[in-house]
Amino acid sequence: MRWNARQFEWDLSQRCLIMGIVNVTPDSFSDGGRYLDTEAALTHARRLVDEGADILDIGGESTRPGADPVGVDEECRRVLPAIEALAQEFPQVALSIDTSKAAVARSATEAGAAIINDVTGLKGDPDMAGVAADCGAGLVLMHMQGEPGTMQAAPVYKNAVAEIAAFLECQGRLAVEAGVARECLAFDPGIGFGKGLDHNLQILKRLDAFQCYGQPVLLGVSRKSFIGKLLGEDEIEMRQWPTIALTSHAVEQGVRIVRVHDVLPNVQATRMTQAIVRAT
Ligand code: HH2
Repeated sequence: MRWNARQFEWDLSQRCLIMGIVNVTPDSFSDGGRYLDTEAALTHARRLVDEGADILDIGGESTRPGADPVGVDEECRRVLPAIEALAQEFPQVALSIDTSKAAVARSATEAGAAIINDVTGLKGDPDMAGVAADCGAGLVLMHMQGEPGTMQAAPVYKNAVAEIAAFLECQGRLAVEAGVARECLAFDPGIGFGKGLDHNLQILKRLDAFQCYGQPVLLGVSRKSFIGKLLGEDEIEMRQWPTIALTSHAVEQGVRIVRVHDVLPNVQATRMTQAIVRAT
């Protein structure tokens, strides 16, 4: 299995990729405000690269329920200086822009981003697939039911796994019709985005269902609130340990890209898991 993103070409049959999170926001659920300043974001990003991140996912708008929407100019003001600096400093690390706005994605790719991470799976902006197609960017299509502001109010599915898989296939087809190469697409079932605890657990149990179209699957479980709900753990940073269990499980189930806040423990855990998977 391969994944391409501009100058990057990965053979994912042998290894998974670690995507480290750099939120340049005042209000992200786990690290909001910590890396809003470009220098702080760069210091954090350098640490994640040091710890073994293959990709840095840079976000300028929080998607947590109830977060304030951000305009294009403000989102660009937050993310572009970090992307420009990181592209210069770490040409070997792929930069990903976490946005649902095509204008932000275009500016970010011009500044050096190789991947567009769209949490709306092309529902947010009709121009998004065209931006990815124009520059050959990797494109992550994530499933979300509803909108960030209200998505956790009362998510309803008849069959969450089947509905999410069908959505991803459909949006993948739209992306290909808009000119995105199949090898550039990755799918993400969107843990915590319009899903209750049971839906998240069903998704985690059936990660194979999202691999049936041949695209690599990306998973973002890091420190998320369903962990807190299940374990009664309110302290967000204490959720890194169960996160490691979940990323190991995900890689064992064939997930190829994991999006995490704590890079080092997840690099180590997923390497161990891959060694076991590959053992003969
Ligand atoms: N989760 C978050 C943001 N972006 N992208 C993908 N593809 N998959 C995810 O699961 C995902 C994502 C939420 O996490 P975080 O960035 O830490 O929080 P916030 O949205 O509050 O900035």
